[in-house]
Formats: sequence, structure tokens, C-alpha cells
Amino acid sequence: MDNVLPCNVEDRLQELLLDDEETNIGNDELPVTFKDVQPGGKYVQKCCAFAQKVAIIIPYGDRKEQLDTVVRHLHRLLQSQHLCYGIYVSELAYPTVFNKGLLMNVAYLTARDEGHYDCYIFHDVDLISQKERHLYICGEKPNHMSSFNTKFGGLPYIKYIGGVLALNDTHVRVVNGFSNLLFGWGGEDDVMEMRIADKHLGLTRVSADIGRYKALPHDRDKGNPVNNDRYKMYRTLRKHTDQDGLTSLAGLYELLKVERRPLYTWIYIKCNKTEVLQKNKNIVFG
Ligand code: BGN
Repeated sequence: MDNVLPCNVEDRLQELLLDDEETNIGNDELPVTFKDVQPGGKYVQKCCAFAQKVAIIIPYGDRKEQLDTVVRHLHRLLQSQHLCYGIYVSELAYPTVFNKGLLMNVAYLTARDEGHYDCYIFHDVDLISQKERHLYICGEKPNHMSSFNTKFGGLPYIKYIGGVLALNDTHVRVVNGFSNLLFGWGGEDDVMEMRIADKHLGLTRVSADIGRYKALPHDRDKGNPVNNDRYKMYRTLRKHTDQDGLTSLAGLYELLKVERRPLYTWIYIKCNKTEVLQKNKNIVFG
């Protein structure tokens, strides 16, 4: 942290607002390079001394091109905001069924244990922020950042908090992270919304002109079939927030590798859907 700037990020935001009313950005337009990024995708150069330290958590399937695009974009964006940060990408070994909640929980724990971050931003791999002045920090309440997604022309429904969500460490602990038990597509974000509401944390949402994201197009992922049990599970999981999440993660997966790639930390894990659901059958069917 030799080069930390004696500024705070709110000042930087003011600068951005004054500098440039039109801060729409494309993928490659922000003027920073990757030379100061440390292995594992960490950046502690030229960032503000008193700003939050931010971990970006990206659960990943098999969309390498999107991952490369979003990671590069995030480095540019976060450096332009003078933030200290680390980018964490978690992936499940095939053959498996995708489990976004479990992947996000494992990446959160990895980031927390090595970085003690102030803010955790859970970020879909296909979303590109279109506004330079969309500040990547946490507020007092959980904050839904992707309030306008080009795929939906806004929000798909009012309670939607998927896409990009910022939680501080207290928020993540109070809701016990994400459910580990939703395999396949759908529902992990809705369960998180329910947890935030049930724990009375409140919620803020960035205004739609700032929280504007371009969705990169993609086919359906392999290993991510729609979870047909998701509505039923949404109801049963509600009673088990404290038993299903970070507190029950140990023993549900095997950590295969943590690799410091040039632009991100890659966390590779293995888990068996049948075993995970069997171990938690009281929750899933109770
Ligand atoms: C919803 C999904 C979300 C998904 C959004 C946007 C469900 C309900 C499960 C109880 N929710 O329909 O998970 O992020 O669409 O694609 O399926």
C-alpha cells in the first residue's frame, strides 16, 4: 500500500461528476492499464487510503470470453475510481450441475480470509457497467447495483436483486451467505432477497440511469439446467436460513485449487449434488 492516495472515494466521485457529464463507457475506453495489477487480480497501487477495500466475486461456468471481458472492464473501472480491490472467480469442476450460491459462498470465504475486505460485490459474468461514475462500494444497507439490465430493458420484476449486488461483511454474515442447496438455474438471488428481508437489513437500489448494465449475449450454459424444484425449495429454504449457507458450507465441497492468475484469483472446487442434497435432506424436504 505504498502508493495510496490521501483521498477518499466520495471526492473521486465528485471529480467524475464535475469532469464529465457524459460518462457512458464502452469496454476499452477507460485510460488505465493492467501493469499495476498484482497476481491474483489484486490492486493496491494508487488507490485511496480511506476508501473501502472491495472484493469482486464472480461465479463462473463456461463463458471464457465473457469472463475475460468483464474482468478487464472491472480493472479499468475500479482503478478509475481509485479503489483497492481484488477479483475472485470461482468455478465448479465438471461433470456437475452449476450451483451459483455455493460458488459465491466459497469465493467470499476465500476473499475474506485473505483480504478482510470492507465490501463484497457479487457480480454476474455477463454484465458490463455502462457508467464510469457508478461507484463500486458498499452502503449501510445491501445495495442492488444492476438496476437496469439491457437484457430485461430494466428490471425483470421489482424484487429482483440478481446481477450485481453489494454486501458488506456484516450483511453477508447476518444472512449466512447464499443457500448452498440450489443446483441448476434460478432462485439463488430470490432466496437472498428473502434472507435480506427476513433479517430486516433493508435494501437500496442504484437509480436506473447509473445502475445501467449491458448484458453480453450467450447461449444456455452447459451443466446449468433449469432447477424445476426451485419454487418448492424457495418455500422450504425460508425456514432454514441459519442452517443453510456459510455455516454449513464445510464438508459440502472440496477445494481443488486456488490459483493466482494475472487478472484474478481462480478458485476451483468440486462438489457432488446428490451428496450435498442428501446431507441436507431435512432442509430440502422439510
Ligand atoms: C427469475 C429467477 C431468478 C433469475 C431471474 C432473471 C426464479 C424463482 C425461484 C423461486 N427466479 O425467474 O433466479 O435471476 O428470473 O433471469 O426462477
